[in-house]
Amino acid sequence: QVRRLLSARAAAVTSAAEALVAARAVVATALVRDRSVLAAQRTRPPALAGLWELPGGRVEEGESDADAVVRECREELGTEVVVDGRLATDLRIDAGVLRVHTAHLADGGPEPRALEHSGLRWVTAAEVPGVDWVPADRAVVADLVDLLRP
Ligand code: DCM
Repeated sequence: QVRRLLSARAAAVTSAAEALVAARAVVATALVRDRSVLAAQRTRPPALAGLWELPGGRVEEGESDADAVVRECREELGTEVVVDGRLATDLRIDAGVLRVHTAHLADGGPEPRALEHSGLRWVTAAEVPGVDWVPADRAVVADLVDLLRP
């Protein structure tokens, strides 16, 4: 009886911990211009270095997803973006779920630069499936192709 109670308690603690981790949302940005999306090449960790991702990062306390997208694009790309939608498919990562928002460059804003990545490239619908994406981002290849197709 005691053992059963203890194991039920352990399960409750585990799922509370999982809920906390899942609550730390991560966002990524499908930044679109002229029917192309911006892919950014990761430098870390070693397992992901050299692979391409949609730029993004963790949502901080008190931020909306859109705030986090705008802040991450400033930090990583030195650019101003306007969030205008989101993709239907969420990405599964170790930290939980990553939501992909769509955005465009603010009028007259600075050109994106690779401030934290080793490279940037604008990718067309035809090129999206052939990009060496990080594993999580491969889940949105079909969504990106739809987004970029005329
Ligand atoms: N991540 C991902 N795809 C993205 C952005 C991030 O798989 N487009 C993952 C990589 C890390 C975690 O999210 O495991 C946090 O990202 P970062 O290390 O860039 O803060």
